[in-house]
Amino acid sequence: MERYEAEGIPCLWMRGGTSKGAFFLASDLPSDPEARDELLLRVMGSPDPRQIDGIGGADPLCSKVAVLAPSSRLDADVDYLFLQVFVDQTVVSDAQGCGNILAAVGPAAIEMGLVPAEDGETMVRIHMLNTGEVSAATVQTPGRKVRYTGEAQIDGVPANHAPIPLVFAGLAGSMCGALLPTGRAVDEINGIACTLIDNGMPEVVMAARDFGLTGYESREALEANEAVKAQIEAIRLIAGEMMDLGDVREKSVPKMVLVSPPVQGGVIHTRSFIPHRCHASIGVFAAVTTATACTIPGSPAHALAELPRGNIFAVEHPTGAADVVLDRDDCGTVISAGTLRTARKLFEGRVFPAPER
Ligand code: NQM
Repeated sequence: MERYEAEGIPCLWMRGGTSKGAFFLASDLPSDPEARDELLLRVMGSPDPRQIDGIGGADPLCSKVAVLAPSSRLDADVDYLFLQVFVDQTVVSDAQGCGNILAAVGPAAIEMGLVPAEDGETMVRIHMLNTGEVSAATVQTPGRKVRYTGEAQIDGVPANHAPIPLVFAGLAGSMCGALLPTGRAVDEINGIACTLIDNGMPEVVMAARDFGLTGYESREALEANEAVKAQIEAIRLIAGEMMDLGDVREKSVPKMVLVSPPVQGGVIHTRSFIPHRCHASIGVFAAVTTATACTIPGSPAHALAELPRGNIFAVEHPTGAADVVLDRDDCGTVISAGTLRTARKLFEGRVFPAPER
């Protein structure tokens, strides 16, 4: 381990969608998961609410890691393992994927020499190790170099950048085995109507008004509301068992999503707890899963949603909306999903982990 402290570890620091993370080659990290996670805690500066001795941003959205490797399957180009490094706990979790960091995997895989770039654009098929599916990302690569500049805009990120469309299939039951792990569209937990659902992200969808909220409160106001946070956490611990996720005290799933009627012309309005901090926008798979809940009669989301005529579901969040494309079969079942993100290389170099405590 002293070698890492003395020589540093090759690292790309990337923004993916509305998150930021450190990207590593698997071959540059210890192969033993326990040693790897211990090292990543020191890279990020965790546990510490300020992550002052590491590169983490003192926010779960900026304390993320992607570990990339040559693909282990023929229908993909790169393997991507997502790791959430908890800010103030000694926890590194692979118990969720991350669609925002996923947006930066295509560019990073090309930058790191794992995937050759085409002249024009390059489609990168990404094997998401956390959940097992393959997603496709299209990266702008004029002259066989990643281009980050462009005209695409996503809410929650200032300025425009090159578009990175993402396409997913087979997300239902990504971690819970079934879209509706309890087999029901709605379950009552502690007196609150909840949809326990997983279409890429295990999630509990509930009406904000059932907590005495409007659903339009600021992130700061919700994070300061200890009574509501305790009520939500009590539901989460019960829901985790019901969703076959086991004891979720030290897991970042299920996400807890409060829904209310749309106010910006979208389909639904959201505040998501991930699971203890309130998201500044919404996760990609969380948006896909929430949009899917809107299509399920009986769900609190369905009751509040303004369903679109076409297949674009604008999921409103604290800083705008995330557009999700849902393709459904004749029975209304969601069969594939897509979204548009942007990403940017922020820093390239070697990162030096803090000493062992
Ligand atoms: O749901 C945050 C994010 C995420 C996850 C979180 C994500 C997703 O916005 O796909 O992107 O839910 O912890 O980065």
